[in-house]
Amino acid sequence: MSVAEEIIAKVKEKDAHEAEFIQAVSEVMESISVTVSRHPEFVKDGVFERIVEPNRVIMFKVPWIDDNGTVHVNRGFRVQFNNAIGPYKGGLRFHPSVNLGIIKFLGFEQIFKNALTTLPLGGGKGGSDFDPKGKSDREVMRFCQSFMMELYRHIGADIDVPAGDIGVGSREIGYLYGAYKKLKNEHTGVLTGKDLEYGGSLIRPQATGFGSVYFAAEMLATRGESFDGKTAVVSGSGNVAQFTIQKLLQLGVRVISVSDSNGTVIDEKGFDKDKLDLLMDIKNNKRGRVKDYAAALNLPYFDGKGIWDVIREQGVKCDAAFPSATQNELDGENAQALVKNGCYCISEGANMPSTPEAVAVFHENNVLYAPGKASNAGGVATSGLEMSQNSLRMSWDSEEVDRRLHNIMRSIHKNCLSAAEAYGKAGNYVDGANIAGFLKVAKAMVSYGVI
Ligand code: NDP
Ligand code: 2IT
Repeated sequence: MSVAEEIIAKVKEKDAHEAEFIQAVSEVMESISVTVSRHPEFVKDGVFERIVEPNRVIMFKVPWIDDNGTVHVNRGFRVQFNNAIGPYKGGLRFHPSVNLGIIKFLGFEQIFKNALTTLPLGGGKGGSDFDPKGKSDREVMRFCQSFMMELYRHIGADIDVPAGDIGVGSREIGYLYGAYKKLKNEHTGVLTGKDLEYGGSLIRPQATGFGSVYFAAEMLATRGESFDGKTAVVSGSGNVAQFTIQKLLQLGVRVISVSDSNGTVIDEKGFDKDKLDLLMDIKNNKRGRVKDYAAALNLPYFDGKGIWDVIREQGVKCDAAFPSATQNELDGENAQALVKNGCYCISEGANMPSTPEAVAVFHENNVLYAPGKASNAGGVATSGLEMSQNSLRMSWDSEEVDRRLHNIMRSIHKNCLSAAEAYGKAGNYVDGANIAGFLKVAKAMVSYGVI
């Protein structure tokens, strides 16, 4: 058995019920096993065994009271996975599907993603099975306060710096930060994704979506192509999807879809600025659904249908796809249909949205395929820039932050390609991202000794 196979087998045995974590570990281990021959010290120092075990897992009770006076209890998590190269860093997800396995997969991916950003950031993730949908602002506030009443003792600007993810946006970060500030009596860069008035960074809301498009543009450039005049599909309709669409529009792309967990819109004419403004108003201010957006513009809406099924069933054609909703949204059959209908560039805005079968289809068909840990790293990278600005007690203008974000995405792209090439996997962004991220963290772990 190779080292990688041994580790995968152990994780499958120990964490048998954590399907997404096993999936993420398997993919990374399969990529990084090639480093063993050049780095025997990784095996000697047990780096592979140690990197799949979180440094610390915190699970806690989050009791809160709804507007009718009824008590609810949710479960809170923070997984501090690895801080070899910097303080733990990663988002908080509030979604009913959250469990320990989901948070561990996200925290594990975050280690390699954060290493790729070129910034000193360790990997972590947290969240709760709380569902903000349908809750009043006051209910969300009380939940966030209760969540922080436990979390505050485990985090800090130099310890662990949470941010947003699914279900956690500017409203939630505001309530969480307000609670932290009160409990700790300090005003510090302990969370990112803050509003501008209290220490946030320009471009952080846009960063994940913009970064995903910048990464895709770099991939297209390797084939001498640009985005102008192309057609793209985007899944999801939240933070990442919205700013992916915005950047694609700026680059002259026809964007023909959005979705949420209730349904899908296909709009062959494509988005324009007014339509995107309307979508943002419905989603962000009115907290409405994609269905409301479709109704307002009389667009074809597929109720109860996942976007990738709709694209397959309707034979929708596109050049590029941006899966930007959630893990394992895109399976092998739907990947096959995408490719058959002309799609040859995939940039993942979400974390692990393509199943292993879908990834295999992309590789078999020579698709330009970027895994989330490379293409969506612009979000956490800009969180890193927010941390720098907080430490400097300064703020950069949007051009400055966007320029840095763009440069970071270019270096991630370059580093993925060169790491893949160096290990005989030329053009494979999955192997490149895993190897490049891993090498940085593993070397730091070796420097510290076994600890
Ligand atoms: P939001 O909460 O803003 O939006 C999430 C979107 O995905 C919504 O449209 C939501 O639909 C949809 N969605 C969520 N879960 C499901 C599901 N189970 N099935 C179908 N659709 C679903 O989150 P973000 O845009 O921030 O996050 C989207 C993805 O991007 C996630 O994978 C996240 O981990 C990743 N990501 C986010 C970053 C960030 O900076 N925000 C950075 C890097 C990655 P509905 O409203 O119906 O739930
Ligand atoms: O998945 C991710 O990279 C995020 N949700 C962003 C994390 C962050 O710390 O900005």
